[in-house]
This record gives sequence, C-alpha cells and structure tokens, in this order.
Amino acid sequence: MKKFLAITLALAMVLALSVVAFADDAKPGEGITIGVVYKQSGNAYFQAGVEGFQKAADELGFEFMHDGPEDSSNDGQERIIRNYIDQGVDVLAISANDAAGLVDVCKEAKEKGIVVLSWDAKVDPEGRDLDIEPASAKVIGITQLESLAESCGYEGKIGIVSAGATAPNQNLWISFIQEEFANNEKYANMTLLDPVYGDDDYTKSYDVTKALLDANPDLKGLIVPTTVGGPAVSKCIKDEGLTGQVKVTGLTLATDMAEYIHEGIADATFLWNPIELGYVSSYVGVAMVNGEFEAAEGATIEVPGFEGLQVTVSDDGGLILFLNKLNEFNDETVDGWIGIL
Ligand code: RAM
Repeated sequence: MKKFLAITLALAMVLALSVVAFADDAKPGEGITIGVVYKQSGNAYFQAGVEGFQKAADELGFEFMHDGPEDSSNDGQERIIRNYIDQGVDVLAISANDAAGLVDVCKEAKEKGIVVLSWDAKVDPEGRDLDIEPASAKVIGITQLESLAESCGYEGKIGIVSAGATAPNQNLWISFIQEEFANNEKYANMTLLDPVYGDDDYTKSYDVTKALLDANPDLKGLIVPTTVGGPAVSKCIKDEGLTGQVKVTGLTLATDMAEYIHEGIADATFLWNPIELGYVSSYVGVAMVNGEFEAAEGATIEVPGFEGLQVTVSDDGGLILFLNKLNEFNDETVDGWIGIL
C-alpha cells in the first residue's frame, strides 16, 4: 500500500511539475490576433515592416494578418480594417494614408475593445490608442533639409517629391522642413519650392520629377521623403543627364539607392529600420491586450534590444512612442545595408 501511495505521489508530482512547465512555455501572445494594415501593397518598406511582425510573432506566439490597398487609398484601408474587425482581431496596427480618414472606423474598433495602434503614419488621436514612430518628425525633417543644403553648398533652388498629398507622416516631416527653411539664416540663399506628389508610385514619382525638372532648369536638389520615390526620382535625374547637377536626399531603402549613391546622385539618404517598427508595435499590442502595458504619458515598455521606450504626448495631442534610431546611407555605409533594408 505504501509503495502504491509513493508511486501515486510521485506521479502526481511529475504531473504538477509538467503543468508548471507547460505554463512556463505558454507564450504571452498566444490566442491574440493582430491585423496589420499598411499604406499600399507591393511596397518593400512595408514588406520589411511585416518581417518585424513575423519576428515578434515567432517570439510571442500571436497570429497576424497583413494587407494594404493597391492604390494607397483611404477607402481601401477602411475596407481592410472592417474585414479585420469582422474577423475578430484583438489589435489593429495601421500605417494610414490619411490621418483623419480612418478615425471613424478606428473609433468603432476601439468601442469593440480592439487595441488600435498606428505605426509609421499616424491615425489622428481620437482614432488611436498609441502611435509608434521611428523618431521625432522634426529630427527626420531637418536631417534631410540639412543634408541636401550641404550637398548644394547652401545655394539655389530645391524641391520636394513626396508620397501622397494626405500622407500624415510625409506632411509632418515637410511642415518641419518648411518651418526650419523659413527660420534658419543658413538657408537664406536658397529657395524651397512647394512639394509635388508621386503617391508612392514609381511611375508617377518619375513623371512628376520630369515635370519639375522641365519647369525649373536651375533646380539644384530634391528631398524625397519616401522609399518608393527615392529611386524613381534618382533614375529620372540620371536619364535627364543631370547627375551631380541635381542632388537628391530623402528617406530610402539602402538596397534601392546604393547605385545612385555610388554614382553621386545622392550624397546621403536616411532611414530607420522598418523591421524594428513592426517588431516594437507587436510587443506593444500584445502587452496592451494582456493588460501589462497601458498607453499613458510616461509609461515605459521593455522590448528585447531596445532601451528607454517611453510614451510621450505628440504634437497632435495624442500619445506617441519613438524608437529614436535613424541610419545614414552614404558612399561608405550603404553597401553594409544592402539586403537588410
Ligand atoms: C514609403 C511610405 C512610408 C514612409 C517611407 C519613408 O515607403 O510612404 O510611409 O515611412 O516611405
């Protein structure tokens, strides 16, 4: 009998230990679904963002779906979001084509208890819980202006070839470029043209650049704050025989721009790592669903490989979290990034 009791006790202990072990193995994201929505499909920048969500999904155990409209439209994004709400996602992670355009559908999602994050390009404060951005819009804007001004010797006429006319991230960066340009004496011998828009479409970006070059034969440089626009604008300058005469800077993928940087069309371009944006957004979403992190001013979150992630109040009055990492791609550094970004 004693032996029987001892065996039963031993078995019970093994069972109890394995339950604990199983509980330890449970990943914090299990049972959670994230719906990732980006500005448009077929954009390598967002494919890199998705890699970040995938990396976090492998670590945290959540499921995710991802999609973006072909045409960079607000309506297309709204349809994708409604579909995700119907499918019962726990988190929406959105890079918006229009900050105001998605507020209503995002409010509906929030009312249903869905955590709504924007990343890369914000949804206005009423429609989001938290916006996750690479760095402050002012730093991103001024870094490009200063780089191009230096390339142009602080003289002459420069322009901007942007993404969509309603793109929240580009418009914010441009507003800081314009403000700094108007207020800093350094740029007194330069002229800044109004932006033109290539809609994150390669052909359209090429065509608007051609029109700008034709209309401004004295143009000295272009700021291109979009990964799709950067190579299209550079190709146009090259085709027009203006290499070295019209300089480019902007926010680009290294892989797309290496050739143009080595040829001297761009001295330097910049970008954060979109993989990291997707990765951090995932950790934030899972922690919010699990009640381990609340989006509130001053709140901090631990994400592997990151330090000092803290929520602050954004220029628009909503909550924001910055990664604070900006990489420079130049003749010496760009090749080291090929294949990564
Ligand atoms: C394009 C998109 C994206 C922006 C990058 C720099 O891929 O417009 O929103 O962050 O460029």
